[in-house]
Amino acid sequence: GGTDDQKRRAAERAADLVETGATVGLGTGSTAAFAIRALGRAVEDGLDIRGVPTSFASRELAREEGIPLVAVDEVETIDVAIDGADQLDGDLNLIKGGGAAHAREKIVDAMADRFVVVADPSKVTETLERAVPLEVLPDARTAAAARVSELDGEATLRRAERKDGPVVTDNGNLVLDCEFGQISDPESLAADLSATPGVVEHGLFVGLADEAYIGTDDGVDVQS
Ligand code: DER
Repeated sequence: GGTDDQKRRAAERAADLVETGATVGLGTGSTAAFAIRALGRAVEDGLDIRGVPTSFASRELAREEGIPLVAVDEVETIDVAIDGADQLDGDLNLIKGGGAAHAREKIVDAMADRFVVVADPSKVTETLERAVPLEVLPDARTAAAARVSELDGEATLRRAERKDGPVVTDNGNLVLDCEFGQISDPESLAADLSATPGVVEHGLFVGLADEAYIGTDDGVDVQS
């Protein structure tokens, strides 16, 4: 992956966009964490915002940073969402879900009037080709994996590192990481995955991002 400096540059540039009075979607992952910390400093300096966390982790960090929080079901609109990505292509289609938070992330990111992706150059690709995370109801993991195979993919149950057994999401579900190779038509694959019984949410974010801030060693490249 990229360097912390690259991530920080992208995230702080995105945080600078946030105006007082805004409701801000707070993304999940190490890059979005830099934006949450920057917003925390701005709140300390008097910025009046409300944060909408996209995961237990982002809520915990936002609370530590003193950002006033509101739950996603308490807001009608979100002005701007700042979130990371595991991969993004030239059309701003994303693969997300490295942190297994993509179900709530997609709710918040899709609600936002402006969804800004923050990333380092290692995330940028011509064609999406990383594994696509699926959040699945535990009982559906076998059926969903079988459907992924029919779609010429290969599903792997995401194992936890610091606990025995699989990763369990904030919503109590399991994650299948699904390899499809080069994904030349993300929209079509996204539709197939959404139609798969037991799939709560997949990590293809098609047509949702409004712009991407890519932190480099000497600045920020903006893609829109
Ligand atoms: O889990 C997620 O969707 C995260 O946003 C992930 O895609 C990016 O995490 P990173 O900024 O730590 O690489």
